[in-house]
Amino acid sequence: MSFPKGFLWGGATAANQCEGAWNVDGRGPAKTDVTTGGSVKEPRKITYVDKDGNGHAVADRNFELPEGAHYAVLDDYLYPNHDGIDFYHHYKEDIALFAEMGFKVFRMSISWSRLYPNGDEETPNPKGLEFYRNVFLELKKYNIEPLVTIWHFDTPLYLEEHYGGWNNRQLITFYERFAKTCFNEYKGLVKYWLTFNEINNTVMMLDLFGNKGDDTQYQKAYQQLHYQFVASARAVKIGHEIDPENKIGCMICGITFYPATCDPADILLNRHNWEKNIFYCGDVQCFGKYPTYAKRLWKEHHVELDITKQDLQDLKEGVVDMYTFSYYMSSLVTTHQVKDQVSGNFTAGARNEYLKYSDWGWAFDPTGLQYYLEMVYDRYEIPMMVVENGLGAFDEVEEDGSIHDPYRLDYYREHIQAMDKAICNGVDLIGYTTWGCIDLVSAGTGEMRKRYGFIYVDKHDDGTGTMERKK
Ligand code: P53
Repeated sequence: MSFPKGFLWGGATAANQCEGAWNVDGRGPAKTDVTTGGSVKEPRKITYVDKDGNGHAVADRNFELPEGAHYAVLDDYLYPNHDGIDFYHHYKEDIALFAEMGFKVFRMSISWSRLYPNGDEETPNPKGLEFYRNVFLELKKYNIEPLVTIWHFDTPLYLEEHYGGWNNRQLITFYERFAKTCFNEYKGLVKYWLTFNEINNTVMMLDLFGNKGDDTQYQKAYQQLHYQFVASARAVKIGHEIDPENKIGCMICGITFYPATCDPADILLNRHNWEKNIFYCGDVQCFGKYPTYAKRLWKEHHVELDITKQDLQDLKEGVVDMYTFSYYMSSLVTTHQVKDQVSGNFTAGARNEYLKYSDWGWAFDPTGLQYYLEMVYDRYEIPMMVVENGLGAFDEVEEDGSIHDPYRLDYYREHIQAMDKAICNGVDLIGYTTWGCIDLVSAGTGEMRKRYGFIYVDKHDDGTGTMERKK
């Protein structure tokens, strides 16, 4: 094996999916707290109360509140993120288990609304600051390096409701304040940071959820993304000023796209798809400027952006130190009619006859990981980390209380072999954190039964469970 000495092996989580304690110690709600549980067939719903006081639940990722309405928790629904796996009260036990597995790194995120309950306050919530400090101190006991995501899909709900979320330029300032607090507060405890989780999802999910053709959605998505790029760049700059030791990365949802046929039109479409959904974000965050093809992408959906001179300067000055990404699957791209569509919890395109698929329709493709690593490293030549990779599956507890997941062992073995090959071919890969080193609430479906963990957690979709941890 070619993995360098000091390679950062470990696991990854996100605050809103594992902490629970959603309204404890002054934390404010996030969108996930008004999002119900779902399944591979049934999308999660967002709940709200309209101006006449009637409750509603809508399954629309791009949903926007009608006039006079407000997001609300309704009696008839379950909200799995409220409890998560109660990492908030179990972190000592969980970190001890991570240490037992030999973790060198633990990826986690800081819940924005735990530090700033509404998001627009001037000063942070001391209880929130204290919680993360305790977690970092606990990790330090075992020499586990924290890798901290600043934003993992959890903008404070108040900012969504009162400012329109990332449609509003002011979010840059609020995010900047939040990020600055994190860098200042945890200086010396945290060295590895990620500014935005899967930043490319903002645009890519419109494609993957088949919203094609709706230009107003793309207009909004590209504009939100621009504000996020600027926020990210400013955070990188501040992070470096506060501690030059900080290593700050971008984080891209890494799907390896292939053309479905050898029709040149498919080959070209595939290239354009890489630009639109993968390279666009990496290029801005690693090169500090918009790529030449950006104009083509904007034109495709008649997008006109609010970009200032200062924004462009910020992008230039906030180039990331490393490229990190999640990797779960590859996907096919074609101009032809798709006969065999993969069915899963989002449209993953045409079925690839050479690959196997998970119960959620995600392609098992370790070679795609090698392809991605080599392709992207060649473009940026900066250190890379795979910060999410794993297999969501139905894990069963046997009568004797043991849990066996040979399918997951195969999954990891083959993905680790793929990374090994990429390193041999020159990729500067510095770390690997498996997704869901411990079971946690699925982001896509809100399920607990879509399990990822080395550690099983006794928590179920009907809300029951003791939260007991099992190896
Ligand atoms: P779940 C879509 C496609 C690939 C990764 O996903 C994605 C998504 C968004 O659902 O998200 C990342 O829990 C994300 C994590 C998430 C993980 O993949 O739907 O960064 O928060 O839990 C796995 O199985």
